[in-house]
Amino acid sequence: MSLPTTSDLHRRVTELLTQLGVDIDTGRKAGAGDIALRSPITGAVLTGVPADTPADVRDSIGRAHDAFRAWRTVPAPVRGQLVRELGELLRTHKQALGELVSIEAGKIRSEGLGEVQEMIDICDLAVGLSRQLHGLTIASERPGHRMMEQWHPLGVVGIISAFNFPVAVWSWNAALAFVCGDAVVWKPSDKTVLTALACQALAAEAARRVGAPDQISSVVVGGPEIGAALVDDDRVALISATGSTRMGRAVAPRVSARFGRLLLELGGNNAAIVAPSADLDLAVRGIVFSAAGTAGQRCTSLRRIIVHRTIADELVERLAKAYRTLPIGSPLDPRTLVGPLIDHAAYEGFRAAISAATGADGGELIVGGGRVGGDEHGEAYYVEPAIVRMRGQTAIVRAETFAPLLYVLAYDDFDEAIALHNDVPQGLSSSIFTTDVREAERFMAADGSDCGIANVNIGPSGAEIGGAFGGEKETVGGRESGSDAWKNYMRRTTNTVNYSSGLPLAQGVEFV
Ligand code: UN1
Repeated sequence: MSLPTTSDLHRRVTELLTQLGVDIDTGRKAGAGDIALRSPITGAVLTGVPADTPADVRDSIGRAHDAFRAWRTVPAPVRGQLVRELGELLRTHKQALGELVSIEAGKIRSEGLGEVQEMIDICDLAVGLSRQLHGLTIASERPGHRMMEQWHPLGVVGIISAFNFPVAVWSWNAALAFVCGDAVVWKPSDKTVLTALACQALAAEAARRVGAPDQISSVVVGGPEIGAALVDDDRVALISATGSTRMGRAVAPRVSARFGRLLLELGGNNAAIVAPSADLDLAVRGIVFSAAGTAGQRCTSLRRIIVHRTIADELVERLAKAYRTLPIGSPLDPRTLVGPLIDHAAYEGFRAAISAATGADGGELIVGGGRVGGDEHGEAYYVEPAIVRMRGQTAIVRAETFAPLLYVLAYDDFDEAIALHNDVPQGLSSSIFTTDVREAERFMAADGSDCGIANVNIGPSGAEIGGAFGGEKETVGGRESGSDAWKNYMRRTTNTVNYSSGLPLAQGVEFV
């Protein structure tokens, strides 16, 4: 496996940031008070970026709040022009931003570009929405009265995002928030600050072009204390946070304690049921993309297969064969399909889960699990995606391991498959491979999959932006991106208008 050198990456990052309009000193050494930014491609530090302080965060929130007060009175279709410009800038800079995502998050080129395409798509959706923020008209029980709903801008939206979708998740929130009349303050993962600064530069340019308040969008960088300053500030009307269940458990009580609004998208433990009637060629392709793609580091990655016992051996054999030929290596090499894990902790999690599954839990390692190149690549962690065949759904299978580790469980009847499917704490995404319409419909019915996303004949990952994205149970009930997710970013008022000269009271109440 041949990797670029850290100095090549550093040179390229400097060029890309210049192209994207980011004005930072990439020659800066990561000193005290700085965030050290690494590329998982080589594991070495590329540059240091100064961290913000909690006081800086409060200043950003104050300025965002002022921007919101101006922005909320701009007509929504005019606000849409900001997002239209942002979408145009993303089209222009798709290659550069996609490559920066690959360098900073370790995604293969086509997935880095795909992530930017996801941003362009949500911008298109948001521009259309800017003319469709509709409320209802409701029949009043009183004569000469009319009831209606209006949707108004909400306020400052605090966005907390994870390393694995370093730009798209911001855009899901920001594009909707902007058309809804809100301002955003974004705390990206401290592993992916450069891509965040690039998005911020594009948003600032879009704002300049349309004359929107320039503090409509800002980025704050740092560790958990920076997130805490955002979470605790009661000028932040909505906290939209994506990440681990552990992070959500820290954030949710603090926001709730001040009665702030929450939109959470936490861990997943996504499964695919493979039924006897499944088209196995299609199932194998869908499974390999969802389980090994993005090195298993999507919240929607496939982590469990629940396969009918009569086809389990054949499926496992075909998957193992496909896994053995997966090209693993630098995500910048166009032949690569599996790039690196984000860092050492991710590697440790992968190894520990395989040990637990194959040790006391009695699972059988079918393929993968090794570190490519051993210790030769220092702090860069390339692993062979692994498949472990389990005898039961043990504690390790029920936990989310953020790595390319796929557990296989067998079932005998369909009710058992659904029960196994739902017997995990998380509820993000799910899928079934079947050509039996009864099974497909049952899987999507009220007593089928308990997840926010339930797919038929595709894997659980790779959702389009048009649908509402999110889950249930420990994933928590937030919905982002398409459908009516925009309602998260607005406040609803119900108006009753009396155009008569009488004053009838509701529910027939008599009073003077
Ligand atoms: C995430 O991993 O946090 O459905 C988001 C998908 C992508 C989004 C994943 N569209 O896999």
